[in-house]
Amino acid sequence: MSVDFSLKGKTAWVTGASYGIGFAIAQAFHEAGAAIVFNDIGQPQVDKGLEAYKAAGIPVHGYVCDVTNEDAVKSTLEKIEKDVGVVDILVNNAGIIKRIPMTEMSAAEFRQVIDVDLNAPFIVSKAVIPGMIKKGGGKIINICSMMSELGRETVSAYAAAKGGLKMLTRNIASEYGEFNIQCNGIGPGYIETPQTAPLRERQADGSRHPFDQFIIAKTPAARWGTTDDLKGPAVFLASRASDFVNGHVLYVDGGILAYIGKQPK
Ligand code: NAP
Ligand code: GCO
Repeated sequence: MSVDFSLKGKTAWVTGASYGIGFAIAQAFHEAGAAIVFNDIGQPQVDKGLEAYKAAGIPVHGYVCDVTNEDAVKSTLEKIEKDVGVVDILVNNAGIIKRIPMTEMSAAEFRQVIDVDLNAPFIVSKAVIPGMIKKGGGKIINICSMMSELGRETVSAYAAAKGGLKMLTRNIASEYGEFNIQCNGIGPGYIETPQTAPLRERQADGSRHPFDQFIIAKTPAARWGTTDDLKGPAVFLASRASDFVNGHVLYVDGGILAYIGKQPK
């Protein structure tokens, strides 16, 4: 193939990747030839992740690291560079959400979401960029959201963070593009992971959750996304195939952002 989607010889760090979207992206990167590194917030989560990667036949290095802690990120990066090598590809995947009406949300709760979903991608990107510059380039992929573009009830902190993450993506692209660093975002639609499980719970009468029905009606593809839907876009943005794509958020949403929604019957 004339287009280069290979990640052979590259070291990829996917944050918060014990399971969910991060795990799927790491799996796709492994299949494309990259060496995989992941972290999670506690040893139990890292151990769970190590078991999952082993079961999937994926060699990995796993580290305990709270991505909101700059000192922890710096020391983890030193370990990664010693154990594996300079980070060529960073995926800022770790994230949390708190679904609380804004007037009922404490400032501390708001700050916690901003800390993980926006401050941490700044911290980890700032840590890896110097090594990427020395190596002649790199790829940073920020996991954004529909909430990088849209709001909805109860997710004020998350939307503020993911909107900011879209602009951090554009700014890293602007500031470091000359060093052959491409920084792009992936904006997943509604994906079946533990984070969205509460929105898909079956009701007592066995019917679908109202939000589940809402999303089906708002999605042209008429389904929730799966983590597999994100693998190809992630490999594309991590590979040479996207060397002239910079500051872009690639929405992988089944068409939600393009669609006004299905008229209720
Ligand atoms: P998830 O199932 O909640 O997984 C998030 C991961 O991040 C978990 O492994 C979590 O560890 C880890 N994490 C949280 N805080 C951390 C911290 N301070 N330091 C290190 N790791 C931390 O989420 P997901 O659905 O896979 O989503 C992954 C990313 O995609 C998130 O950024 C999310 O906002 C974004 N996203 C998700 C969807 C969706 O529909 N699922 C759509 C758009 C965007 P613990 O398990 O220990 O908390
Ligand atoms: C929510 C969902 C969404 C998804 C995702 C959509 O409560 O609205 O959790 O925010 O996680 O971010 O792209």
